[in-house]
Amino acid sequence: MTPLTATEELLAPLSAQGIARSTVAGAPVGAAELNRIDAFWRACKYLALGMIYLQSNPLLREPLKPEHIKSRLLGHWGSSPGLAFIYTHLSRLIKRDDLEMMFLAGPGHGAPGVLAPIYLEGTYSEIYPEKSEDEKGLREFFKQFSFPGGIGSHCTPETPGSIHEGGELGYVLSHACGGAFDNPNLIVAAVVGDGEAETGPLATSWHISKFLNPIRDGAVLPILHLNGYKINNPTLLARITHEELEDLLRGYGWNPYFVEGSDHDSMHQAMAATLERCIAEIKSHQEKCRKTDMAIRPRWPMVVLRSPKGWGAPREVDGHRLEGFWRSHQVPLTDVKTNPAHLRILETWMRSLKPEELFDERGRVFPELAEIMPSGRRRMSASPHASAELRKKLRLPEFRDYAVKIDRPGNTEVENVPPLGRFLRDVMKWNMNSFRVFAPDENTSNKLDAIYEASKKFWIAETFPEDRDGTELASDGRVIEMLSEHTMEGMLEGYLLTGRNGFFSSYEAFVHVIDSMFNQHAKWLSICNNLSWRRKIASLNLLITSTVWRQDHNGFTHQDPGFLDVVLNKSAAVTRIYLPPDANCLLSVADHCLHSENYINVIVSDKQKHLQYLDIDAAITHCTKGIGIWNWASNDEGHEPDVVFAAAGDIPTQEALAATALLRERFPDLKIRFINVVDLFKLQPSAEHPHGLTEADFDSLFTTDKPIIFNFHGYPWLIHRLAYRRTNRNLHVRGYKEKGNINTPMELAINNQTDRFSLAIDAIDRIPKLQRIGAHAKEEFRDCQIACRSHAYEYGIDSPEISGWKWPYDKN
Ligand SMILES: Cc1ncc(C[n+]2csc(CCOP(=O)(O)OP(=O)(O)O)c2C)c(N)n1
Ligand SMILES: [Mg+2]
Repeated sequence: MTPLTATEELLAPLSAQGIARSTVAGAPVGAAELNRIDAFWRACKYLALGMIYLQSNPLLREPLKPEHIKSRLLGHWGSSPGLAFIYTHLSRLIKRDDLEMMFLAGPGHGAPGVLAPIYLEGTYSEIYPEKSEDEKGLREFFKQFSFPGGIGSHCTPETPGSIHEGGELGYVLSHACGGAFDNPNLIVAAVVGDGEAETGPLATSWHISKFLNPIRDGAVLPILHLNGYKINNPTLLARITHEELEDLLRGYGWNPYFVEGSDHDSMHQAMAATLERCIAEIKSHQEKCRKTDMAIRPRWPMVVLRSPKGWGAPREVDGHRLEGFWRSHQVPLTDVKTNPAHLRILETWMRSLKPEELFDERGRVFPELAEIMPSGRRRMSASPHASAELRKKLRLPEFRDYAVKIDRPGNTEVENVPPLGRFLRDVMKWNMNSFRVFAPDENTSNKLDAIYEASKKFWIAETFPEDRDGTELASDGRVIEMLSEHTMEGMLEGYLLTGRNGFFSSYEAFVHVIDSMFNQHAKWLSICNNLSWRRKIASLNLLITSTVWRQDHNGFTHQDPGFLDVVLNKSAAVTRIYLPPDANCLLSVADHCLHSENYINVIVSDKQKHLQYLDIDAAITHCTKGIGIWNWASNDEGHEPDVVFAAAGDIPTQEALAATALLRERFPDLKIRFINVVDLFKLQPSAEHPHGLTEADFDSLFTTDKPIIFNFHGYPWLIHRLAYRRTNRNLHVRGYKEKGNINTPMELAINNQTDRFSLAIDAIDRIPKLQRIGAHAKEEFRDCQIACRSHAYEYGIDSPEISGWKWPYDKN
């Protein structure tokens, strides 16, 4: 089929071409200002092309030659002109109204369009003085882009003002919302790619409109960048009718204003008028609520910018459509170094932007152009929120005050999570404007509900009378719950990246939903460790609860401890995994995590009733070491042990202790050492992880040759991954092996061989002196397993001897 002619296209209802069509009428920009805005935008486009193509001759002072072109062409032009257009117009309003704004580019691959204005407003050179505002600096600035030893091609952490890399699409609105929380004067502009808008995380995050409190929070201004295309495809939102799109966005609670077209002057006027209207509406909603002190849900404004993909590229090259088509997504002309005709097209294109009118003799942008931008901290690239300079550190209550009393180890049963809930409640009380708790509908289920005594769940949608019965909703609540792990994680990340503090809890099986977000945040933090101008931020604290071993009622789908395997892939500099065995250890670990900076702390703890082992002082000592021999559970002191039992995780610890007790009863001369691991990375060599044990410490704890029976919370191979380099190769690990269903806890453990009987049998098989004499004990343990199963099938629960088991010894 032949493509539309230019005239047909101008008449098509979904066209991004032609004179601006906009919801808001008006031409608020005077002629002189309009010229300067357009020139500034031209300068941005020129710089974006320079970043993609040039390694020298940055101002085209001589005719463009192949040697001026980078050998490898990387980067994305398609999104860049639109992003720079938006950035320029937001800056105009910031300057005019003295606004406090941040800029997040969802399609972060359009970084050239963001880096360009950042360089032009001077921030880039302030942070990176070698990228100075002159010809030499400009050459460096171009060359480093997407170049070995330089910066990435997205809005990476090196980008001043960025808290959102936009490499992985989908998180821009949730990040923006987190940034706006508790920042009443801040407006976070968030550009949403129309392809990005097709992702699950982005689609669900339109609901942030129901989580922003007009009194206490700032605003998010979404700008849907409807440039019509992704990498190789049209976007859905650009190919549905105007009414459908408007209905969709209105249905999500927004008030969309359309700006559509390609003609420069009219588009500038339309964008300026539209943004003025949006800011006025934001202010008016906020003022109304702030005056009356009544938080009602406004229909927040947003912009739909329909403009051509690759706006300003040659319309067609070699018979292929470029501007306004997906072919302009990345590098529009890929062979300019070897194809003289294409080199000429590029040169003509770059010269059409008139660099001589934009940059002075030295290579600095003319001051009258730079003047349209705000100055100092008002520049979005110099936002103190984005660099976390406004970091608010937590004031923490004394966690010991929430401790559980314990008389003898392994004899009291307590729910592990509620004491932490009470601690978090008071953390919230003490840090009312800088601490938030997030969960996908699970704080009560996860037994953290004490926090509602400090603050309820923020709810600004409709309420029913019956909600008063325990739903804990309030229009000034600070706890955030929505059934979207993506949105919760994104909001928390945005909140942390702008200098505040938070806590996130999730069911273990479904925390996988945010595997990828975890990956991205870990990568962000890793890079930040090398950027001295960014302040350290609070760690992302993630409680994984409702764990595999107590998902017997929900069954197989709810059993997946594999998030830890994902965590292990990421840099040792930013990841920590803790498996506190009881409530006091959980408190101690949580306190440590809340104090820490620039990490992702993953804490695994089941929420149900479990045996308690350590009083608070012992818990603190144990968690400080991260791994240790439990003397009260061992009988090998002064001897070489026959076997080392080790456990990580609450239920695995209980079963390993029970196995120890079984063996000691049957074989009183057996010397057993019992080790508990809280800090999983202790197992890794110290050269690989800062928490890793030295070889000497590992060998003295685990011996160099005695059998180690390791009962692990997660998939067993993870322990082998951590410990494969250690001297003692006699390591036998049990963990979850995907053998689950609707089971009793004991039956589930038996199916996966993490139960006391399987562990005891494992030990007999590996301790040389028991291999010959252990047959009777093994038979007995197997009989016990059969009896446990029969009991479960008959009564639906475990027998009281199993579920009520206690550590039988007073001391070792
Ligand atoms: C989650 C995710 N999936 C796929 C990609 C690969 N990708 C990079 S850019 C892009 C197209 C983006 O289109 P759009 O959001 O419309 O951005 P723009 O048109 O502004 O370039 C895709 C699919 C990605 N970065 N993230
Ligand atoms: Mg697009």
